[in-house]
Amino acid sequence: MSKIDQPILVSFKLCPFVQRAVITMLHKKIDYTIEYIELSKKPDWFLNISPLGKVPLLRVGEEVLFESAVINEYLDESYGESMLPKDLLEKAQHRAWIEFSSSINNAQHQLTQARREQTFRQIQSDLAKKLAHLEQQVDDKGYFSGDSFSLVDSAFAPFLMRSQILADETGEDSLEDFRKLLKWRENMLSLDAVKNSVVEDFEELYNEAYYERDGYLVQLAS
Ligand SMILES: N[C@@H](CCC(=O)N[C@@H](CS)C(=O)NCC(=O)O)C(=O)O
Repeated sequence: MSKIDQPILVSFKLCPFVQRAVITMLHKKIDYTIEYIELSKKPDWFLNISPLGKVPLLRVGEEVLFESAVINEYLDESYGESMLPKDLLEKAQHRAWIEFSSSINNAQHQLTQARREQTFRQIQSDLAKKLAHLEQQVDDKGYFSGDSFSLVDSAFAPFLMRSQILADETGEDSLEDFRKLLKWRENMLSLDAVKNSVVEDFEELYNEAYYERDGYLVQLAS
């Protein structure tokens, strides 16, 4: 078997899409290096190798991968036991929910950026509709499906982590009506692969970022 080069993950500290790849690597105990950049000052070397100018990138030897879902599937297929189901239909469904998780991440980000209450409430209501679909899909054992950690868990854990921080800060919990999602969050946040997937001062940095934006969320928090 050919030896795989140790991957280098090009990252931004607050990015939920980067965090998915970190979670997968920690879960699979993959040795990796992480290299942080500032998105407000993207270095030329990064722009030269990132087709969309976005993180994450995974550098493997001379090669570069982009798109977090693709990166996670590459990591999954290259290391250890697969985190996707064997059954083809079930596997396709997991991929669909991973795609869905991106829209949830984006909605959560928009919540932190909304300036006016009306916009904020509209985004919140759209997010709640999406979460209602997710609630129907997720199992009630603390994982997305069954009792093992899958790529869907990796994909949603960053959203679940941020939802807890926002709930603590504002007193409004986007998951409060969803019993299974609450259980899922509690379990995800107890796992080492999730807990260790962010920098030590992540919560502070995350709160700082939306305070700087000074949107409606800040009014809720104060
Ligand atoms: N679909 C991409 C989304 C990645 C993404 O949106 N990354 C953000 C940071 S969280 C980014 O790099 N934004 C920089 C920009 O758009 O200029 C993925 O899943 O990897």
